[in-house]
Amino acid sequence: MPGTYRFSFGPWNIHEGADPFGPPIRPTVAFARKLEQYRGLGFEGVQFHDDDAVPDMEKLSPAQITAQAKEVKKVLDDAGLVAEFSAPRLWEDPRGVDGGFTSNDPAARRWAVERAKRCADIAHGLGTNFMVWWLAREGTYIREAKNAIEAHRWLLESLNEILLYDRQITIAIEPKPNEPMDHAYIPTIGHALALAAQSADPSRVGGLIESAHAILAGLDPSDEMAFALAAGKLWSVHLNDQNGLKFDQDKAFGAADLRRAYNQVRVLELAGYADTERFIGLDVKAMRTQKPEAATRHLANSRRFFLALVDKHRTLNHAAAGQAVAQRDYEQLEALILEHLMGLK
Ligand code: GLO
Ligand code: MG
Repeated sequence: MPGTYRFSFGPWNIHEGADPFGPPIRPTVAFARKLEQYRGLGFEGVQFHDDDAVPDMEKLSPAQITAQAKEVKKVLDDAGLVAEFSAPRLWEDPRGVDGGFTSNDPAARRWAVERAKRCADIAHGLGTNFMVWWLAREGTYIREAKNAIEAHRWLLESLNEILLYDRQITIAIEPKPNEPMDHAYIPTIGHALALAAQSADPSRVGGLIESAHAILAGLDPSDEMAFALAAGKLWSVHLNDQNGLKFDQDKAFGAADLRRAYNQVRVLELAGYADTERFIGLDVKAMRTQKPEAATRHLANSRRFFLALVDKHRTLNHAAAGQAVAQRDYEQLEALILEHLMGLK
């Protein structure tokens, strides 16, 4: 029996529609109201930024932060939800203006590490030992702004300090090549896993692959996933889609390239990902044009498209596909795949 998938998203995926050129266009949905919608949309996992869970964390003591995270856990329990991870949101605080872990300012670097420690505490309070590091501003607007050799060492030192601070925590690095920075450090899963391998405890550092981020790096998301899967390091995904090399679009899964989406599903199926406890995260944005009452469609749709592609993979004529591979008849294989995806056979 093939396994079933568990789905998650973050509260930021239900949003007001602001973009760099226009203000919010939909009313803010309260966090509690967002949580109420998860189950109905087919999701059980909630992804948190540290301050999604504890909004005033910068003003609170470590004990108060943990206590508040535990309160959120009760709300999750009542709603039949679980926290997937907590992620340190270093990119909105003024101290993180030029990055946290790789800032040239030692005070900013110290703040970033302390904030990541609190984020680990929040993860435990929420009932998970999993953290995600999207290294938003760890990079440069202009190359000469930082010594990149030093910056990579600082990144590793920060990672090590967290691993030593908290012996339970596991960390998945979410690579992205650019935006908001011109060039981000750790742009691909290869970089992320190289950092993991150098860390104080490689067994507790892995990766989260976002489809759009891989595409922005000019890479195929399914091969990025395969690289991590081969090493036992794909600890979550942010499925979405991206129409070429432009701003990070976070389109609904499969919206730009259905076959590329199929191949991401295929590699997860080949790995038996559904049999693990790991989540299928959807990091998707509603189009700015969506009316408030229709501003969660992108989530339900992405999940549905994912499951439809799982079904496509499971109902493919695998014997015929295997035969085409054995005969190295890739024209035949390609026709088989396309006809199946188009519902012609
Ligand atoms: C932005 C990232 C961002 C992260 C999230 C969790 O491009 O995809 O949404 O996934 O902050 O760390
Ligand atoms: Mg993401």
